[in-house]
Amino acid sequence: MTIERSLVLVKPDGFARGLTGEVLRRIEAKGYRLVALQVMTPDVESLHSHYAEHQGKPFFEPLVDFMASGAVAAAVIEGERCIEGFRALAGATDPTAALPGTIRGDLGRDWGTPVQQNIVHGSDSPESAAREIDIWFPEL
Ligand code: D4T
Repeated sequence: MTIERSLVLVKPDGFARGLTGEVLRRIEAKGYRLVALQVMTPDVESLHSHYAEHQGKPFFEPLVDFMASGAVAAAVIEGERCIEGFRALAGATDPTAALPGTIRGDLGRDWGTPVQQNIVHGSDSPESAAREIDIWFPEL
């Protein structure tokens, strides 16, 4: 089995609510290893690269504005199948529909904002993980 890496972001809503520790606790309790961890305020250029697949969609500009609105905690995690595993820990994109037991289901809700504020991001494939780790942690 190949050991994977995934890019995890505690988004500005999660960071501002003081949920970074809880997210990292769940990652570590699951058994994944933290490879890199940094608090930063994302720049718009990096966010355009990160969310390139969503360019042109109605939520793209609100999404970039939201993600640039404050500090995030960015992490690289490592472990067998951690890409799929973290997506399962995070839960569905819509925090109202996300199942209890997941990060978004337990800690998130709809705030009536133009873009879903759903606490965390996790890479969705090995290709996305490699691309995203290069954006957020070019030194790795
Ligand atoms: P991220 O990428 O942030 O981990 O979230 P997901 O993988 O779960 O969801 P995504 O890439 O499809 O969407 C990115 C980001 O945009 C918000 N969003 C998405 C939204 O507000 N409305 C929408 O209809 C969609 C599809 C939520 C997450």
